Amino acid sequence: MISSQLPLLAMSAEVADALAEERAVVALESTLLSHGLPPGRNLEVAHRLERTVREQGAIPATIAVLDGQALVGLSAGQLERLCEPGADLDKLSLRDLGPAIALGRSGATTVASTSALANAAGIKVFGTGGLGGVHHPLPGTTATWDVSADLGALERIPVLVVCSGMKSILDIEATLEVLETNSVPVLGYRTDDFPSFYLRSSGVPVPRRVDEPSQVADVVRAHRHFADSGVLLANPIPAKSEMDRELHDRLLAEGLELLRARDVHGSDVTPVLLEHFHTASEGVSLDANEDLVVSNVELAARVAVELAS
Ligand code: PSU
Ligand code: MN
Repeated sequence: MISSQLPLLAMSAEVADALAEERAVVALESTLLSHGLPPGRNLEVAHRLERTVREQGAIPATIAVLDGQALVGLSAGQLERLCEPGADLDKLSLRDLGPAIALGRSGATTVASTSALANAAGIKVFGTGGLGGVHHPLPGTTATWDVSADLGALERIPVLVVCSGMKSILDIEATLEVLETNSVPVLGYRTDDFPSFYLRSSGVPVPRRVDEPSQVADVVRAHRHFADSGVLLANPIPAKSEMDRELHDRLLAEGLELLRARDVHGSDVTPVLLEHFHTASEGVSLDANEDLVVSNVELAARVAVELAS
């Protein structure tokens, strides 16, 4: 058995100091870097995200597991290791954290596991790209058991997650239903439509609209009086970066066919689909992905600063 004396979670000095002084800190995840972006580009994006958080007056805390240790706030060398070609990192959801740490593995954290580690460290705000959700039922069935652990994490972990909605292959209405069941407030930032990652609108109305970071902070504070669930802030991709809908729909149809042909399931679905988009669009979706994450992280930092004031 692992002794509870072992430092299972290591915070960088900068993040620890900022939290001790109750300054604004924003958690950043690592799966979008290691499994969502190609090597080289991922390190550039990692640096840009951290810079974006700092420009808003908050401290970035990128989260990952290296050699069995959960890290909150990475050194330059650790960030490089995470983004290396052939880094061969596991994609760690929340259920994978215990095994990875106990067995000395290295891996990148998803929305679910990043939220859990952020909360364990005392970080309240987290910026990412897209959220996992409820899949459509397979042909011939009426229900699916493929529901992302990201939704369960939002139910139990009191962190604000800023994202651009979820992948368009998901059942967005079903995902919003699960979030309602889990008592997770869902806010649209300056939009009445729930966004769908590469596109600004999914055609599904957002449960509630907010227009200022201070309103988001007020909602988080008020929600805390009644529930320990997370809060979801959906921020549409910047208009200038939105993908052409026709191109998007074509790549999505191709991608779904590819998943079927290669018999891809579970946690490999998102990385394979994103890679198809990135190569088939000749980088258009890469730019879109980067821009939406930067925009979310910037908004997360602005809300974190409001919450700290
Ligand atoms: N945002 C991105 N790229 C990503 C993800 C988010 O721009 O790759 C990751 C997150 O880590 C999220 C995961 O938790 O996709 C969802 O994976 P799944 O569909 O397997 O639940
Ligand atoms: Mn799944």
